[in-house]
Amino acid sequence: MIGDKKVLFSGMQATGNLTLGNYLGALMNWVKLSDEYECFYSVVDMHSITVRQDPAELRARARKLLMLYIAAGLDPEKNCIYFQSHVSGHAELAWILNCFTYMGELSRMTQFKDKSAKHADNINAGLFTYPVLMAADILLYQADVVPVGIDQMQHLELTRDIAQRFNGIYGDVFTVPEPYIGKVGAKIMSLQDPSKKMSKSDENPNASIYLMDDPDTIMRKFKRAVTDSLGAVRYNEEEQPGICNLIDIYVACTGKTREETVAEFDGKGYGDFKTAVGESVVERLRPLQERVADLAKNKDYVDRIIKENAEKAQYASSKTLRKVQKKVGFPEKIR
Ligand code: ATP
Ligand code: LTN
Repeated sequence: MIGDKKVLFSGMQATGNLTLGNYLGALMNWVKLSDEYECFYSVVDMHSITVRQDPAELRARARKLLMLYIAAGLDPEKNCIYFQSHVSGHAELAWILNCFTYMGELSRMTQFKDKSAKHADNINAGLFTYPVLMAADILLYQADVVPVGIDQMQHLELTRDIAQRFNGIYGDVFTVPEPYIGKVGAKIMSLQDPSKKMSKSDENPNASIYLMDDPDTIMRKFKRAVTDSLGAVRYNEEEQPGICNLIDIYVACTGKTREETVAEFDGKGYGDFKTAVGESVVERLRPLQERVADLAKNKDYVDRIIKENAEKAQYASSKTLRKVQKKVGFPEKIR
C-alpha cells in the first residue's frame, strides 16, 4: 500500500513497434486501472538487451515507448512512468533473487525456450534469468497487482513462487502479487495466422497492426486478414478463429459485447465486417497518434517527466531493497 492505495506494476519492452495486441492486451487495461491504484509503469530497457540491440535504435525506441504510455492516457503526474535502467534497485534485487530461483524453474519457461530457439546464436545468461529481473521489477515496489497479457502468466507464477519462498525464510518481506488479465483482448491473434499471437517481432508486417500505422494501412491489413469460407460472423473458436479474433478486436475497440457484435453483422458479408473492424481500430488509435506527435515536439516536458519519475521510482524502491539486503545479511552501510 502507498497511502490508502494498492500498488500496481507493469512494464513493456522497447523492442520493435508496439502492436494492437500490446495495446488491447496491456496498455488499455493500464489506463483503466490507473485511477484505482498507485501505479508504476516501466519501460523495461534492461530486459531488451537479452537479445542484441542497436544502441541508438534502442535509445530512440525506449523514449518513444515512454511517450506512448503517456499518449495512451496515463497521466505522468499521477503515474510513475520511467525507464527501468534509471533505477539501480532493479539490478540489485534481481541479483539477490537469482540466489532464490532454481535452474529447473527457469528452464521450464516457455518464453526462454521460444527465444532461445529464435536466437540460437546468442543464448545468453540474461535471457535465462530474464524472469528473475521481471520478479525484481514487481517485488521492488511491493506490487499488489500486475496487468499483463496471458503470455506473461508463467512469469508471474514464478514471481509469486520466488516471493513466497523468500517470505518463507525471512518473514513477510514481499507482497505476493496477483495477475490482472483483461476480459477482452487478452490474446489478440495474428491477422495472417490466427493460431499465433499478434507479435511485434513477427516478420510479416501484414500480420500485425502497429499503433502508428496510418488509416489506409490499417484498413488494407484488415481487408487482407485471414478468415474462413463459412461466410457468417459467428463466435465459433474451433472453426472460425480468424473471425473470433476480429470480433474480439471490435469488442475491445467499441465496448460492445460479442453477442451484440454477432447480432449487428447477422446476414452481412465478411467485407462489411472487416471494414467496420478496421474503422473501429482507426478511431481508437487516432487520438493516441495525435498525442504522440504533440509529445515528440515537446522535448522539455518529456525530459522533466523522465527525471522526476526516475527519482520517484528510486525513492519508492529503496525501502524494499534496504529491507531485503538486511534480511539476507549484508552489513549495514555506515552513513
Ligand atoms: P515480442 O514479440 O517481441 O516478444 P510482444 O509483442 O509479445 O513482443 P511484449 O513486450 O512481450 O510484446 O509484451 C508487452 C505486453 O503486451 C505484455 O503484457 C503482453 O502480455 C502483452 N501482449 C503482447 N502481445 C499480445 C497479444 N497478441 N495480445 C494481447 N496481449 C499481448
Ligand atoms: N516480460 C514482460 C515485460 C516485463 C514486465 C515486467 C511485465 C518486464 N518486467 C514486470 C509486467 C511486470 C514482457 O515481455 N511483456
